[in-house]
This record gives sequence, C-alpha cells and structure tokens, in this order.
Amino acid sequence: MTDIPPDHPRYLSLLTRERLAKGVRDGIASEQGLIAQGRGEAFDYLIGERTTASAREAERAAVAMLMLAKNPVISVNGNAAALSAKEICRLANTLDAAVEVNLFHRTEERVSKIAALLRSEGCGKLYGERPDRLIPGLSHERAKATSAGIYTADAVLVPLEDGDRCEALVKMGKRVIVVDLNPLSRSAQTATVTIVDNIVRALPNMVALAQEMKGMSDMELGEIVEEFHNDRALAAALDDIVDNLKK
Ligand code: PTJ
Repeated sequence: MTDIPPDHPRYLSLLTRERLAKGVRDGIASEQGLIAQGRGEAFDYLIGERTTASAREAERAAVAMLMLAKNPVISVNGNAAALSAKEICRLANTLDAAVEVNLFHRTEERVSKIAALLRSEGCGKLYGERPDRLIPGLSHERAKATSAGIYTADAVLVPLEDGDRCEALVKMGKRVIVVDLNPLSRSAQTATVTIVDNIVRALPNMVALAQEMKGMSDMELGEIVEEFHNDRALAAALDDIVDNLKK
C-alpha cells in the first residue's frame, strides 16, 4: 500500500481509497467497485466529508428500524466488505442481525473470500454461500438470495446498493435502508431510509447508536421511525451540498 502521511489534508479519503484498492487485489471487491467508490468520493467532497445532522437522523432511524425488525439482515457486497467488514460484524452482533453476501458482479470465488473475511471478523449468522431463492424482477445472478436471510428479511440494510435491487427489495414489501453518498441515485430515491453518508463513517456511527439505544422500548423506537421522513432527509442532503458549496 502507498504510505500516506497522516498530516495529509485528505488522509482519511486517501486511506479509504487504498483500502478498496487492496480489496480488489485480495479478490474481495470488484474492479467496478473502484469506479463506484470514485462516484461516492465526488459526492463526499460536495457534502464536506462529514456526517451531516440529517445523515445522523437517518442513522438513528435506521438503527431503530433494525432493532424493531423480526428478521433484520445486513447485505454485504465487495465494497462494503473491503471498507467495513469489522463494523458490519459489530453492528450485526449488536443488533442480533444476520449478514448475507449478495453481489452484483457475482462469482463464487469472491463470495467465498468475503464470507471468510466476515467469519474472521466474528460474524455469527452468515448467509450467501448457498442461495436457494431468487429475488423477483431481477436477472439471475444478481437475484440470488437465501430463504432464511434476505429473502424473508423484514428489514434489510444494503450499503452501496444498485438501484434495481433496492427497488426489487422494496417491491417485496421489505423496509430497505441504504447508505449512499449520492442523494440523487435510484437507490437513494427508492429506499425506506437513505443514509447520505460515507459507509466508513456511517457504520461506526450506527454501532455506537445501537449500543446507546439498547435499553429503549419498542414504543420509543417506533416513535423514532415514525418521526423520520425520507423525502425530507433527501432534501436536507441536497441543501447541505448547496450550503457547503457556498462556503
Ligand atoms: O461487489 P459487487 O459485485 O456487489 O459490486 C458492488 C458495486 C458497488 C460495484 C455495485 O453495487 C455498483 O456498481 O454500484 P453502483 O450502482 O455504482 O452504486 C454505488 C453507489 O454507492 C453510488 O451511488 C455511489 O455514489 C455510492 N457510494 C460509493 N462509494 C461509497 C458510496 N456511498 C457511501 N460510501 C461510500 N464509500
């Protein structure tokens, strides 16, 4: 890996880039994942490379939604695994959620490598290696899912999801939470809760929130979910970008 000086003004962004490049070399992330990260970086730059107040609200609503779910599942693709495997497993274990490897550019080799990485980070309930169902409305490889996992989940966290699959999961009646720095993407526009934040900030925030919110009653959690409106969160994200550009 390139040695990045910690005093570089864009240290964290460059470190994230290095982690993803390593993920590609290790066979965890796809080459296309680098392009997706580039698009994310552009939006992160516009939003000021910080967790905004509205993203923080979305993270809180997302955690409440996952805590209220009967079968919460975190869907993991190559980018999510390369950037945030440790935090994904921490969040899953804190919420007692399952994790499912679900790839856009699916190869069995990459599924196995990602599953091994997640197991090495202590992931308990892990699916994706033996999918037995297809998500309706998607072409074969991208549609693969597991009965006990995403297929029957009532709430799914899908960091960095492609728009098609997000829409298909919503059509199945699931509550879908996406982490996407682009508030204009189809995933962002169709999800139940859109977290407009970088996955490398959003997941640690969500782990901390899940720990903080552990003692809350279902009524309190329900109120947090009720008070959240995704259209307002998306409008706030666009306002944040405009305000940041005016600075
Ligand atoms: O590993 P695979 O085969 O499942 O493929 C994963 C990728 C991400 C390549 C695939 O799902 C894909 O092509 O995704 P898209 O359609 O490019 O969408 C990715 C979205 O995530 C875009 O809207 C980006 O702005 C956003 N994004 C990229 N990096 C980050 C991000 N959002 C939050 N944090 C990031 N670090």
